Amino acid sequence: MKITGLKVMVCSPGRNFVTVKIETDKGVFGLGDATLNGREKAVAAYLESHLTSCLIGRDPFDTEDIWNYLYKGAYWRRGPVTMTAIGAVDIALWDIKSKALEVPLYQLLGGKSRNRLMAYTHAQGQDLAETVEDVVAVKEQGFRAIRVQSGIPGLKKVYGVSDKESYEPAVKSSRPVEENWSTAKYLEFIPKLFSAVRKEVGADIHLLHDAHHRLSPIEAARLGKELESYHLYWLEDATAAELQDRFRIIRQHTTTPLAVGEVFNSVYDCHQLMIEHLIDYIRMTVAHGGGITPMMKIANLASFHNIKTGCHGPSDLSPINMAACLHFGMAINNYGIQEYMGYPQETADVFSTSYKFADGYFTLDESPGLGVNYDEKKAKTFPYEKAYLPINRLEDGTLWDW
Ligand code: EZ4
Ligand code: CO
Repeated sequence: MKITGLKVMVCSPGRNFVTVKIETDKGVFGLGDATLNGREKAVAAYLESHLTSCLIGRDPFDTEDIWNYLYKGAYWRRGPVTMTAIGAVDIALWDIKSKALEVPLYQLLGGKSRNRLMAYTHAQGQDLAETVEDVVAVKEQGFRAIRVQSGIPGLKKVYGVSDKESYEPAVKSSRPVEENWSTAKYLEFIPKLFSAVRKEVGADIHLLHDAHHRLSPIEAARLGKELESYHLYWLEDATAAELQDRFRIIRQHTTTPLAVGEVFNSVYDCHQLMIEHLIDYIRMTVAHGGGITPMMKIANLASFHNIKTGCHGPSDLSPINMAACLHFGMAINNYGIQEYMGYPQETADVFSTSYKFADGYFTLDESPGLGVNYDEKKAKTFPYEKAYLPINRLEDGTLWDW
């Protein structure tokens, strides 16, 4: 089999998505997700200008060699744009291989390691009462695991909260909107929030929280300690992780489980976190992590260090990435949980999926490949719309982590 073409398609059915379609001389084609929120066109250009001509004529079954060719061959290693482009190609090649062999992708990655995959979704509110109410509503929808984010008293606009039903960070505008932050106000409020939420929902539900890189290591340690009695499933992005050894300080002080990695794109972003047992969940997602090929290796390394997966699964990655994460999660032993925000109807109309979601769990059927279809005609009716993730400032105007 030979690769005959690569198409890069950008659409915005509710939000922007970049989709790669790799075609072959046997008529089988594969799909990959190349969406990088707020930087979509950079990945599309990387694919079209630099990768397409290298792939024509290659055997799509050679996933390992092609991945290394694109990774090592660029000379300029790593980075979100490069790794998302390579990731989309790799996902599409695995889709081709499993479709050609007429098996679901998970069969090529280890087979079925479980019957269903637990997911968590988001609950949010402007204040404590509204947030508790939303957690209860989400629990009633059947979710077994819920990420809880809330407005903070004294702050106008913070991460994880919106006035809409679901939280969507990217805003269609010509430059980023601005959020506000005060670590002191946040740290004062969050333990009270989790005390109220745990009291309301009882012990039999997993609660998660995302600090979104805003705390110093010692502040994160304090938060982890103060949340211990509410038994979180995880505390996410407790501190920014450019320096992995920052997690040593948090780890030394708290038994709250730690998750990190949604902005990582290489095993070298988490190698030290793993070998020093500094985290419990690795949050890299398949598309941004360079594809199925490197993610299998990362999951294997994680498995030797009691670390489970918890793939990033926001609505700003397409259902193609979601399917890739689910097949990957189905096949590995150390699957933890999958993030799932759901998709608006326009998105679901463009991307039809064979994975099913009900009562807090995903299931996969016997459809070959990833089991996702992309309606090109419908997609064209939703052209690209410029959108940005917000930025974040302290109350005195200092630019802060987002
Ligand atoms: O900020 O997907 O855990 N989920 C998150 C998300 C990310 C966005 C970035 O595009 O932190 O809301
Ligand atoms: Co997050």
